[in-house]
Order: sequence, then C-alpha cells, then structure tokens
Amino acid sequence: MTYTTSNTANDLVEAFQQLDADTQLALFWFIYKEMGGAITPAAPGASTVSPAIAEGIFNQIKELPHEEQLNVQRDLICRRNTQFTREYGALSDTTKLLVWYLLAQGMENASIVPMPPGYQLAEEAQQLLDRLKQMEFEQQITFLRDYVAPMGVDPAAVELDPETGL
Ligand code: 45D
Repeated sequence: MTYTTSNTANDLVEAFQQLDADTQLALFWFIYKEMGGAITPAAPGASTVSPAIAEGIFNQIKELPHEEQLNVQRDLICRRNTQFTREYGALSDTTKLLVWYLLAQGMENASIVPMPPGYQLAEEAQQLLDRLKQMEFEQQITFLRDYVAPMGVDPAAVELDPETGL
C-alpha cells in the first residue's frame, strides 16, 4: 500500500479508513495510550459534548460479553446498521469522541475487552501513528473528530434495515 506524505487531518482520516477494522481498533488504542494524559474530559459547556448520552451508550456496551463488545466496535467502524450504530450516529461529533474515550478507559479496567497482551501494531498502522504524533495537539483533536464522525450509521440518512427492522 502507498501513502501520501502530506500531513493534513483529512489525508490521515482517509489513510486510517483503508486499514481493516481490527487494525483500526488496535491503532486507535495506541493513539489513546499516546494521548492518555493530554485528554481532559472536564470542559463543561465548552463544546457540544453530552456526557450523559455518551455514558448511556457506554454503559449498554459494558453490559455485553467481551466478544460482543468487540463486535459493536467493529460495527461502528464498518458502519453496519444496528441499534448501537444508529444511536451512535445520532450523536454530535464530540460526543462520539467521548464514547470512544470511555471505551478506551473501560479497556484499562477490563470492563471493556482489553487488548491481547503483546499485541504488535502492523507496520502500516505504526507509520500512521507516527504521522499523527508529528501533528500539533489541536490538529490531532481535529483528526480524531473527523475520524469518529462518519463511524456508525446516521439514523436520519438510511432506509429501515429489513433484517433488523431498525
Ligand atoms: O482480541 O471538546 C483487536 C472530550 C485484536 C471533551 C482487539 C474531548 C484482537 C470535550 C481487534 C485489536 C473529552 C470529549 C482485540 C474534547 C483482539 C471535548 C480489540 C476530547 C480485543 C475535545 C481492540 C476527546 C479494541 C478525545 C477493542 C481527544 C480497541 C478523545 C479499542 C480521544 C480501541 C479518544 C479504542 C481516543 C480506542 C479513544 C476504544 C483516542 C479509543 C481511543
């Protein structure tokens, strides 16, 4: 696979989306580990974030068995049409980011399926992580927002799914 070398948030989103869902999840986890301390969830009123709604979705996912938790996250990335992905799709971009942040925190205390020990990031994913690390913090946040925004399914934009009735 070839990558452009320009470093705009947009190019990077496209490059991320080329990876398979599991590699994206792994890469996203490594980003979280990198950013960890820099993320400050407490900025009340500072944005369009709805903590209660993000927590509601997180709590539902938390109740699922680990394998299902993983599938929900794959569904979000692959934009499969499910109840969860439609709930997610109705959120503001920053609230979407908060959902992912809560999931990553949940992975740390194993209330969400944790990374397998010794997991090695694929080389192509590592290169994208390096590109993200070279960006300014503001640009990183822009990237993250643009990355999580199109995940899931916009409930207003799709036909009913004949299989699920959703
Ligand atoms: O077994 O304005 C694999 C707010 C392998 C506040 C796997 C904010 C096989 C308001 C598939 C890899 C805080 C919202 C398993 C701003 C295998 C505001 C699973 C900022 C188990 C700006 C892998 C928020 C999995 C920010 C499950 C900056 C991986 C938030 C899952 C940043 C990875 C959030 C996850 C980030 C990664 C979240 C859940 C970087 C989440 C990353």
